[in-house]
Amino acid sequence: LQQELALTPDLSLELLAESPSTNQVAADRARDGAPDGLLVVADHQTAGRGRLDRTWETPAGAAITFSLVLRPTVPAAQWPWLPLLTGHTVSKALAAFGYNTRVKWPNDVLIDGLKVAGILVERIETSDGPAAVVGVGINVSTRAEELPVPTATSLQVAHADLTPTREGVLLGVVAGLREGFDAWQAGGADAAQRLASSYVAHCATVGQDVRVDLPGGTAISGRAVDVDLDGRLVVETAEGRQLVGAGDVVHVVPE
Ligand code: BT5
Repeated sequence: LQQELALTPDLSLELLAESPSTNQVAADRARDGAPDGLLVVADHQTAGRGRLDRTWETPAGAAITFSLVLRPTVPAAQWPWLPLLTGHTVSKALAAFGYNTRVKWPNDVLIDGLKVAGILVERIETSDGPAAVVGVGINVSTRAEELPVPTATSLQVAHADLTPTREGVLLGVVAGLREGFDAWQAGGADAAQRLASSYVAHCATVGQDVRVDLPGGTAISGRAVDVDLDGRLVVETAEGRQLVGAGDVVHVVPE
């Protein structure tokens, strides 16, 4: 893995047999001065974290769990795009292996409406300035009975006749992310516009009737019509247009 990753410039690898949470390890390394491009991979993650104190559960040997340390050079106003860019890029990297993936806003990767990958991007302060820890979990060969929730799937469950190796998928996804982040950072003012249109075209949420559970405990319902240049979901509700910066989307399936 180390050798093959060397083909992707600007990455260094820390491979762990077991870790509670690669996001935690990567954040500690970043606080200790780790540079942009440190990739922390765990063969088995025992206490994976989701957003808002939720858990991310993966059986030993069946999943990809890693975190990448980034030190973005883009203006702070563009940071909210990082989770969306990550979801979009992971989705496209999996699509390159033949899977029919789409992104549920902001960053869940779905196959046939079920979640195959989850992303947790955390911004941390370090003595070298702010850093982002980009955590990615992908269900690879998890069997149906091992999936933690009914809304989950794995590459294996979704498409048993495609059989990429865990290492192959990891390398493809990581190379895609490095390329995607670099292009985004180099893209200047046009990058947000290009990313937004590419994201919207690949997003399962835009065009759907949705309910969005907002962080405060309230919810709004309506039709998701767009994602704006700040990465917010635009929802047409009975009360008018609302911009959502954070929340959990439920796609409303027509009866
Ligand atoms: C996420 O949170 O989807 C972010 C998951 C990030 C995991 C990676 S693995 C490497 C790195 N290190 C970490 O500690 N974390 C990152 P959220 O959107 O809050 O979704 C969490 C919810 O997804 C849970 O409450 C479950 O309902 C569901 N879930 C848990 N495990 C799952 C799995 N393996 N596959 C699909 N859904 C799962």
